Amino acid sequence: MNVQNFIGGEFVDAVDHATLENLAPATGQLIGTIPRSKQPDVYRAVAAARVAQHEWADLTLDDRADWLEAIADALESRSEELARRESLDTGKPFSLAQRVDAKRSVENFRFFADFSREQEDLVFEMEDATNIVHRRPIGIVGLITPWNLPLYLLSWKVAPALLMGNVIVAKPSELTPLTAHLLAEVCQEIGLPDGVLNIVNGYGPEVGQQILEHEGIKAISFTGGTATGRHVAATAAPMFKKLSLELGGKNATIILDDAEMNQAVQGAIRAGLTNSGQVCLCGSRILVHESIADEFTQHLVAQVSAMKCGDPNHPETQVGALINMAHVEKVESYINLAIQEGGTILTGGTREMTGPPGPTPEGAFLRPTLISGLSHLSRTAREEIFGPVVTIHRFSSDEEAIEMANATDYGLAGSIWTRDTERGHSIAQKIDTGIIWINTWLHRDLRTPFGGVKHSGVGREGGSWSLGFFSEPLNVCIKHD
Ligand code: TXE
Repeated sequence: MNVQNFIGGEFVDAVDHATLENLAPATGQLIGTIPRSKQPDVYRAVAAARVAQHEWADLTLDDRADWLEAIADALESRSEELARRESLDTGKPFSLAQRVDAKRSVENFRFFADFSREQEDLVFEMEDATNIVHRRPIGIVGLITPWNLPLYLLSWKVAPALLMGNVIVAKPSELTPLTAHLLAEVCQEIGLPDGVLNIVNGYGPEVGQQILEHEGIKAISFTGGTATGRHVAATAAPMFKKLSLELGGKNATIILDDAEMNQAVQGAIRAGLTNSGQVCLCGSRILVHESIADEFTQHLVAQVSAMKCGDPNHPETQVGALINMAHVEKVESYINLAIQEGGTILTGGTREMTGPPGPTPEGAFLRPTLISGLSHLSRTAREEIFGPVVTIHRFSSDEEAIEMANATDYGLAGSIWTRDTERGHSIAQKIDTGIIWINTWLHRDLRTPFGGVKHSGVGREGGSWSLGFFSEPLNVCIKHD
């Protein structure tokens, strides 16, 4: 399955025909090649976007919402193939790709189409004048996305960017190009005007960097690691490009002493280990009240030890492969660090598969791992691992739980488990983060703001925050006669 760039409505190779290999995480086998694009490819994409830009901007909001619905319908008709490709590219269980990635990719387009139809003009009346705020397109926007939720996160940006009248140069992760290619196939099939959506593939520092540097690209919406996000900002900010940065996380799952035990155990597992912990919203630190910590930990270890880790295509698999062997080694380095820092491995930390046998032992498999006995100030508990590794810490009061939850450089999400939602809500408001779920996790209303503080990023996307980011407000003040 060779991937090509999608520029001006056509599938093309890189100008110099250079390619990269795309490997399947679960088997280590070659899926196909992708273009190793560089500056000439970005210039071609920007040129194609420029041709499309004004006609697309001149459409009405309703016309563009109709296009989003057409994309949603076409994607939905291929949702099984979408999930199959996403599972192959990322190593995640096919069942998870169906339930989460494919479903949400379609929903992102449908949501923004529907949401736009509820929008009113922004008008502010004065005694002697009327102010009308027009949300105008930015122009050509650059979208750069990571490998963990490839089309889920790309579509989250493409939908509002198109809706607000912009044209796009997008770069998916070089590790997971397949579903961006599927989106391009769908857009070509339904006849989306050429040049409205352009996708270039390749290494971040090569083709991604060119997107950051191109004068014609006026905004960057980036999702990825904090280190890369810092580089994105350093490159794009001096060019006065609009920036939205969704970066890393080290989120706390806080189990209060009055939590319903089974609900809290299931919630902590889902929050900590979904997608093998490769979700920036994952609850990678569990803070549990000391009075229930022994019982909670016992249930947690028993259930995590029994999780089936293996072939992503098998319906019983709960834990698939990580994105690649390099990432397995990075995660293992943190497990070794945890031991050096005095932690105890309660379960996991090894590579064997315990579920249906994977296609080959070369797969990037790592068992879900629970670690206790670490200070919440240890490196293991403060740095983003982005794998199936969760640390467990005890607290004795709500105040201590808040202090521990805030003791990292990140601030993206978190969850609180309690029978007293008032108490949970009060604690939530004292945690420096972007989203807190109470007695649930990853329960998403797409109208709400998504994003973080501190090293988790800058800005919010979602609902009107997306419409705001992907447009430039023009205020026209008309004096009454
Ligand atoms: O990120 P990278 P990854 C974070 C998650 C984790 C990381 C994993 O916390 O840290 O993303 O994704 C491109 N110029 N989030 O490893 O390396 C690169 O090619 C321009 C948070 O992919 O930062 C890829 O397309 N581009 C998020 C993209 O940047 C460059 C949810 C991300 O790559 C580049 C999901 C450069 N110099 C993951 N270098 C959230 N907060 O929602 C790399 N890239």
